[in-house]
Amino acid sequence: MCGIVGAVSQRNIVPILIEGLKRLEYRGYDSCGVAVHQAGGLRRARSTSRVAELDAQVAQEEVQGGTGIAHTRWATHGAPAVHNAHPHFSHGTGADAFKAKPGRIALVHNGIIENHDELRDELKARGYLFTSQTDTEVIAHLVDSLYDGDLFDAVKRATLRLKGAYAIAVFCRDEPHRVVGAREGSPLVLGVGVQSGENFLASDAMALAGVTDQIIYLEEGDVVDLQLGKYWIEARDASNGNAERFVRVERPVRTVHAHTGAAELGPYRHYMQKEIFEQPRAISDTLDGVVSITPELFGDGAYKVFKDVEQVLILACGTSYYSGSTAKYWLESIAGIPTNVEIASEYRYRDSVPNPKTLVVTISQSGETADTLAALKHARSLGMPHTLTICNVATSAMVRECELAYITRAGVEIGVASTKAFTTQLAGLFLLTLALAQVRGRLNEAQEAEHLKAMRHLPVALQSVLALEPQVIGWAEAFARKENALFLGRGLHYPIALEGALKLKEISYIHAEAYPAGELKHGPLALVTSEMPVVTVAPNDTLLEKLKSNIQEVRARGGQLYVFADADTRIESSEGVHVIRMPEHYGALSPILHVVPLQLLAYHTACARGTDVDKPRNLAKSVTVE
Ligand code: HGA
Repeated sequence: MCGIVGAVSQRNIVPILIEGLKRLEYRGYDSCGVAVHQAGGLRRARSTSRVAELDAQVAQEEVQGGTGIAHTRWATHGAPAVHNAHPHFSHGTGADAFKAKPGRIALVHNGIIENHDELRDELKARGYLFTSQTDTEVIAHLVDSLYDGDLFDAVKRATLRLKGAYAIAVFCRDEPHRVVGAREGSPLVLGVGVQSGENFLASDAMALAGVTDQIIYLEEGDVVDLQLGKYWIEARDASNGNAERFVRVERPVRTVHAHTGAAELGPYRHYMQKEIFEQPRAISDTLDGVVSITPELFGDGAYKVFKDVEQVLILACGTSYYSGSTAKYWLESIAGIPTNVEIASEYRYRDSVPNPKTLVVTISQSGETADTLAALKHARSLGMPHTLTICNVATSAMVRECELAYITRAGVEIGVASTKAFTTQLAGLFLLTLALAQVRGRLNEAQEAEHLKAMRHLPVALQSVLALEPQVIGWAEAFARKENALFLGRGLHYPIALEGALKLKEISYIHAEAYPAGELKHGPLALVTSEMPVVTVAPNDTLLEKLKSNIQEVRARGGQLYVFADADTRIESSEGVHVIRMPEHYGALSPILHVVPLQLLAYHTACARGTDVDKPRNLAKSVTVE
């Protein structure tokens, strides 16, 4: 999703801004731009192509300067078009109360300003000229309207008028060596430069890899003033009831070793394929150091929390919601703890009945997912203090906000369609299940040893599933010609069917839906014809015989079945029934294996259709807007 980079330096900073954008490209975007202070004024270049095109454009147009901001945009307000791309400049008609010449303020923004209509009307009435449909342009004009020679002061006053979520980086024509940032609801970090007093802003420390590893994570409501050789942070002072007063705050500088190696594709065609094949390593890294099951795997004080809670509430979005949905089966059957799973964007706005003895579990790859963060805060505001996150980024807002955490070690995930983040989340959630089971007296030593043995064997088992790739490629050819697909699963594997359908939708644009197989006859069977491929996840579990009946129901209507069957299921290939045999049956951990061929099926179908696999249309990584 949106990426922000900003800098104050004595050298030409454009190459570093562009490099920063390239590091954030994987999040997905539809346009990009850069602006600098140059020859006493503002210069910018914007593009609806890739950052590489922007790079060529700035070189050709000789856009260069020591103070600048840059942005990758994922449109929320206004179409993806050059005139809507950031940076936005303030400009007026020159009439009315507008005192400045056009082009005084340059600004980039991540988030959504909810009161943009009201502010736009007000600023239009004052003579400001709007050249985009974005909510962002409103902030540029607002800062301009409040500017009286001190950009930091103008931005602070502007933030008091904004409703919604934002991370912004701003500079002003009249103050050549200054960039001001602010955040509320969207991430922003300050990078303390290591040479010649330069300082940086970015939406993610990864954007600054190779430039500085000295990072300050700005907190909600912070406004930061960046100058050469110094920076200054202020936050609203709510202590004496005067929310309009700002006070200086100190934030710790952390040394962050942002990953840079992940950008190498190696022998793979796409990051998604690379990440699918990294899963054995990702799972083994995630389980590294787990020698026994103990609540302390989730942080100090976890035992007391686990002892205290009587139910679990999982909050997540997208693929993470499906890992949570899988964990519900584990938590209820193994740990015997009542569990609810809620889509974060729904939960945050609905009236629910809170129980203070709930363990609130959030799941997020990036740890910056706006809806999940908001749902977490909502749950806490309802009086549920016990929070735990399963997250892939140790320095993220989610980890900082939660009482307890399990950090998955998937490594940087570049492909927009999540794969290794999903399976490592499942590994973390299984550990959580075992730890809760232990505290609740439902896990004896022999069971613990057996589960741990199975978990340690996962990387090897995953390797043998990945070896099925050539067979899956054979199926992908047929799928590439379809426009619809159904996915079926039962029990623990129903969320895996949902995840398989989501993967296919996301990257191949084939309409896919998943159902619990028993639901088929209650509606979706009407869709089944010889043109409808029906993908079935068929592990050898207690529901196998029921599933076999569901398979017959599809066959009787001429549907084409594509079955991923465990070795000992006795489901054989026949007319209209295509079977790929999973190498081994894996009990409770089977979802971690069964999802892999579904990832491969989506991937190879998308390749056969020629889509942009790593950057599917309209989608973004790290969904930092609501
Ligand atoms: N609302 C702004 C920024 C969108 C954003 O943060 N995307 O990730 C716009 O539409 O330009």
